[in-house]
Amino acid sequence: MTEIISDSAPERAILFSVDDGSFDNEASMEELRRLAESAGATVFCESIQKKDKPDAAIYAGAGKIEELRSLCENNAIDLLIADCELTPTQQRNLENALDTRVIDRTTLILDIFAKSAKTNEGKIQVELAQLQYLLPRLAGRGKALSRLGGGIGTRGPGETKLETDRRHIRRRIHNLEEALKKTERQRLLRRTRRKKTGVLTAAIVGYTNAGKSTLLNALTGAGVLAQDRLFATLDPTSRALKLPDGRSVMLIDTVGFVSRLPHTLVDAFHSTLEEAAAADLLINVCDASDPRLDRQLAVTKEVMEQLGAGSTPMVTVLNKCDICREPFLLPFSRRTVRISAKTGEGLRELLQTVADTLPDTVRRIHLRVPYSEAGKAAEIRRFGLVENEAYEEDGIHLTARLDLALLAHYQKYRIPE
Ligand SMILES: Nc1nc2c(ncn2[C@@H]2O[C@H](COP(=O)(O)OP(=O)(O)OP(=O)(O)O)[C@@H](O)[C@H]2O)c(=O)[nH]1
Ligand SMILES: [Mg+2]
Repeated sequence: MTEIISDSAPERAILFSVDDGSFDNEASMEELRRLAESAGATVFCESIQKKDKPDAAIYAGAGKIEELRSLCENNAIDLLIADCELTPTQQRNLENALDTRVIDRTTLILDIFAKSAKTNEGKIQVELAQLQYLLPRLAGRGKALSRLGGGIGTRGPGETKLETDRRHIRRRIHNLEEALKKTERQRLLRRTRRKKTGVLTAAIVGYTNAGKSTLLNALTGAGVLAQDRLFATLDPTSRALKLPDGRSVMLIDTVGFVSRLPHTLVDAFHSTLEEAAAADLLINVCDASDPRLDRQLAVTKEVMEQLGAGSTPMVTVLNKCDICREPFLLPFSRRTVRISAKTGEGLRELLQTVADTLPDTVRRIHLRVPYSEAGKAAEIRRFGLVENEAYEEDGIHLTARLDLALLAHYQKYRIPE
């Protein structure tokens, strides 16, 4: 586990990438800078080397390595961050050549995740991802140490440090997976219960730092931490929201995405992401002031498709319109809304669009609830939209708009038309 956030002075880092033309290096580098800063580092400089393909043994070319080495030496650099997933060999060789600590993009993201995890489940997911990333990387270290090769007779007091480490990590991974299974079951139970009671769900998804938590707060007063920092949210939060047509919808705020999101993370956060993917509606929030807005939207769509939610209805939200008046060249669709989660602009339209996009299952009914069951009336007020309410001799008379799935619960109070 790499802990690059320290309480003392921030670490000075150099960002480095080999551009083989396989992805937009500049955009990725800009993002790496934000990631590094979110992890608490100070970026000294960025360096990109154009090359047909990264060197298998040491990632960069010899000249570049020399240049980086003297940069590190002359500027008290603590850390070099490579914008890729380094193989164990590349990482070791780079560290030896530069005499500086070297980490890659995945390790950096994992580190930020580790910092952001607040709940037990979040912490388990991050540790699992970190160990799964580490395990195959242990193999490259000290090959000579693993000559015993495993099997009967090689375990026990005579085994090497590497073998013990590996075994220890495997056991830990197993325990974490078991713990995660338990929370997954609870999550599934909650989801099934929600489905049964007819609670509609809408998941706020999108790029990290797009303003998802700010939107949840603006709509429901949830008080979720919103920060100008990548991956501020890891643990899902849900809050009930009343739509203009009276329906209640459960809004879920969850972990954000980034381009080239490490696989280990998607795997580890599968159950969290699945919860979002199982929603009745996706609210895809993006930062409209970002010139690479279309990439943000594409990454989110791609991840949701991977999770099997490709056909879930989606509302696209262009957020932060307070800081960009003339944004995007996007084709406007009926399901695209411009808002500012900060100033509240456009939130009313957003709610209307959400209501229009969710499956139409609302019915208007008349009910009579005896005074002895006043709690039921409160429930109806919470789950539906009460249009009329009168306190009569024989009980509370309500005219309410309720979701179809909820009608069965209140059947016995129903007054026929
Ligand atoms: N100007 C402006 N800033 C906004 C708006 N919405 C959010 N922000 C800012 O954008 C930053 C990120 O907001 P968050 O709500 O934490 O974003 P998020 O999508 O939840 O991010 P992660 O949880 O890190 O993935 C914060 O500094 C917010 O204050 C907006 O409408 N306008
Ligand atoms: Mg957030």
